[in-house]
Amino acid sequence: MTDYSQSSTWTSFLKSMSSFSGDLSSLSAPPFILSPMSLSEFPQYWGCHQGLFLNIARINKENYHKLYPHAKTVDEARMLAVIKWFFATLHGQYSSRSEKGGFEKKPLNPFLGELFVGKWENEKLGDTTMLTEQVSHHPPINAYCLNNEKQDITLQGYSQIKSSFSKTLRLNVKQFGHSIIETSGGSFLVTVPALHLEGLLVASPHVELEDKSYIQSSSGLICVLEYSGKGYFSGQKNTVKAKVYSSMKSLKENATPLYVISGQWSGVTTIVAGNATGTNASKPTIFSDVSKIKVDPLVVKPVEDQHPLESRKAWYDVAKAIELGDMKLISQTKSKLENAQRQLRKEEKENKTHWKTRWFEKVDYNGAAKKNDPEDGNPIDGTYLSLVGMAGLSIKNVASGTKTGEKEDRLNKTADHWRFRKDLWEKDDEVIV
Ligand code: HCR
Repeated sequence: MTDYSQSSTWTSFLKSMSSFSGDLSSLSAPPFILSPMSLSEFPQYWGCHQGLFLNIARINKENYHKLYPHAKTVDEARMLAVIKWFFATLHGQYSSRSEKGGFEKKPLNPFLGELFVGKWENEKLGDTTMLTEQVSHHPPINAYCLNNEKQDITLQGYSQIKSSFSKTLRLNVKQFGHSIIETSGGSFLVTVPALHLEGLLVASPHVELEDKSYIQSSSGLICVLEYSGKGYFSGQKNTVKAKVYSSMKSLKENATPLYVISGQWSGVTTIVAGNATGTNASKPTIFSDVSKIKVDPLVVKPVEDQHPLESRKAWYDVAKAIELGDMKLISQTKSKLENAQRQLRKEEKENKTHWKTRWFEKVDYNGAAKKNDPEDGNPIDGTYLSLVGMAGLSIKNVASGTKTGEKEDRLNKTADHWRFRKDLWEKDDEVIV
């Protein structure tokens, strides 16, 4: 593998990073660290382990004991299925690109209205479609929805990041947004963890997750996931400890968890069940081994059949220039796209119009109960409010997983979240999956 760390372009890039503040997308980087993939493609990591994703909906009273012998109830089995799927998505989202000698690259920054659509085909279990849309440019926000009609499962959510460089040249990233899974057997709120990029000094960035994230089930069960990495003296990279409690109340009361799953989210984890840390705890057994789980590639239409707003069509020339490593061509092709965007914004301003999102709508959850009018095209969904309430998490626009009453929650006022409008997608005859 080429060592770029001593190259003059990298050292001057490091210098520009040390004094950088603001939107990461405006930071110009050397070609070898640029990815030809837009950030709008990232939601595919939620679905690229189709078996695990669809299992969440397929678990029922008849099969749950066979699939999860530890589970005492079907709800516990469903929660374990969500955790297993979540570990696989963590691997996809945060470590798959930097494995086997690879490293994290700077993805393309999606333009307002950018779309990325595709599907996972499965004759037996039915197709899962995925739609993503860049719903805001400043700040950048990407909304997504994955749906499998046959298994009656939907995952929707949105993602926004805020990043800053520390003095030691570590890129710290806070995530905003969440995912909601809905099935006929129950729903789940999934918050997303904070992270940082290590290895910038040696030109080999990779992600390490930090702090906590939550999975709240409509059954009341809650899972708290704690992340840590390799320290100077001890610790292992990508470490996770997931504790499942019967409710937020028992978590707060420091009750013994029902299950403790620990290990590496990018590798092997083990589970201890049955009053997990108590005297009658079971012996640890393998819970999941991410390296053995098959990745199902998303099927995306050829570029020539895509709508002009679809990501791979819109970024085609830039992606080719990145693959060639041609800095001049990268800058020319990128400027062409960015200037066209600037022109659009200018025209909107002149005409006093604004960009209308296609399939997603911003919903204001402040005073939600009052506004819940079913006559409205987009009634406020009770699912989110009920799950966020059970978990004691803030409904405001704060870092994902912030608790109610924490400083950020007290200081922030807005509670706007992006939600999928199935009716708008069904009416759309311009974009096909
Ligand atoms: C931090 C990151 C962009 C954001 C990516 C996010 C947080 C996006 C939402 C996904 O659901 C999860 C996700 C996974 C990625 O791991 C994370 C990216 C990793 C690197 C990238 C940086 C912007 C790259 C910066 C590159 C340097 C050289 C400045």
